[in-house]
Amino acid sequence: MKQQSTLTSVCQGLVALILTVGLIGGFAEPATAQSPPALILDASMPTQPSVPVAAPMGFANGGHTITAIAFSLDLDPSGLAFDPTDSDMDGLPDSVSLPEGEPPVFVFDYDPADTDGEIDVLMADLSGTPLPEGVIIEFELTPSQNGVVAAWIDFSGDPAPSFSNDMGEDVEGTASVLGGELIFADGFESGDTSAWSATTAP
Ligand SMILES: [Ca+2]
Ligand SMILES: [Ca+2]
Ligand SMILES: [Ca+2]
Repeated sequence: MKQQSTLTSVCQGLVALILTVGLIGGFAEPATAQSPPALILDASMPTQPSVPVAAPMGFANGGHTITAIAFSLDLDPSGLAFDPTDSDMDGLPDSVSLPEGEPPVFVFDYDPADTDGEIDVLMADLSGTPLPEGVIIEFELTPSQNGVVAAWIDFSGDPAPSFSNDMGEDVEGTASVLGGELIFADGFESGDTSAWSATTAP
């Protein structure tokens, strides 16, 4: 009996320790965190030559306080053209829209010479306010072939998509392209392209 009660108190001590570690961990990672933050580019739209098509990018924070997102998109110009024209002179190509509004820090760069990542995007709120979820950016692209948008666009691995929280820490996340033969949805460490792997879409 005594042995059993000693065992019981050891168990209780372990439970208390685990709870304490969990609580301490909670300061670095909000207790509400449930899943990795995710970027999802919907590139499932069918294409016809010269008919502009939209590719919206969705963001879900997974319960994390994400205050900065950076990603690069790799276009294949043999099938999709990006038009950088800024006819209304607001500093952003007219083919890009921000349905959730422009974040306090927003950097958009299009460089056709950067062939493995023509489009670079940085969104951040340095005040610590979390970035909104939803469709955070949408691209209008001009196809030159019949097919699916995803055949000519993908997240670049250089740099890989990254997320940071209000403590300035990297948060491991996912980035996926819907509609392609390949989905990059495995967890990766921010900036660690070696952790990426391709899986065939269902
Ligand atoms: Ca514009
Ligand atoms: Ca490219
Ligand atoms: Ca780039």
